[in-house]
Amino acid sequence: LDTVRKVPRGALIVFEGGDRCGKTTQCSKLVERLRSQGVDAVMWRFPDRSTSIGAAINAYLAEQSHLDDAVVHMLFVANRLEKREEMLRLLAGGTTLVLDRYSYSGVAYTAAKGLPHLSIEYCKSVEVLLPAADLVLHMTMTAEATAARGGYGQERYEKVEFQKKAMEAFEALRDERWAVIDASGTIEDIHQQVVAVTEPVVRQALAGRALGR
Ligand code: DGP
Ligand code: NA
Ligand code: NA
Repeated sequence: LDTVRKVPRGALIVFEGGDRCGKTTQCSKLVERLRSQGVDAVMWRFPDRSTSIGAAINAYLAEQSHLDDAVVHMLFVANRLEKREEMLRLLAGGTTLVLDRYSYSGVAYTAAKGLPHLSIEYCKSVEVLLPAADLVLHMTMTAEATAARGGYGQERYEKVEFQKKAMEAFEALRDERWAVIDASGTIEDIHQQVVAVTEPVVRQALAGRALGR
């Protein structure tokens, strides 16, 4: 007996992966595709550098400021939390959210620092304050291949050894809601892989499925 009322809502679709693996391009293409299919969809990026917390994060990433690792961790978490209510409102209203990074970057990048007080378990525990994704598209490429891309190295975490650790942390986070996408192909090939795994999840949310954790 199914006593849980199935409420139609938008899907929470998240792209994760190392720096310069093509997430932003794929997010935009996915939103365009969903809209062309009549799905109400919007793209957001985290960190959201437009808020005052986001400005502090931006200065840190640009290596214009030094912040304690736990403090910057909390800033990234707060930068997601300041969008929580709007996320829930949009999802409940039937809008599908396509996110360029989310909680999983929060866990992977901080855990990659290897600090005992900022363990993967601790980082995960903080993220329970935020809605869980319906689907995580994990874009995979080697750290060496992303390092060869234009613009690489401009920000704090864009260093091959660090990227390897973050990529390993992403792998440790995978569960049944994750889909692994080979990010080394052409933009169009990757887009086809993304569409194939995303459309069923979006349809299921719109047909009514409780928001998970
Ligand atoms: P992007 O704008 O996608 O290039 O991401 C900015 C950088 O910040 C990227 O190196 C990943 C990192 N990042 C994203 N979210 C978090 C987070 O929550 N915590 C930490 N420590 N780093 C993050
Ligand atoms: Na980056
Ligand atoms: Na990006």
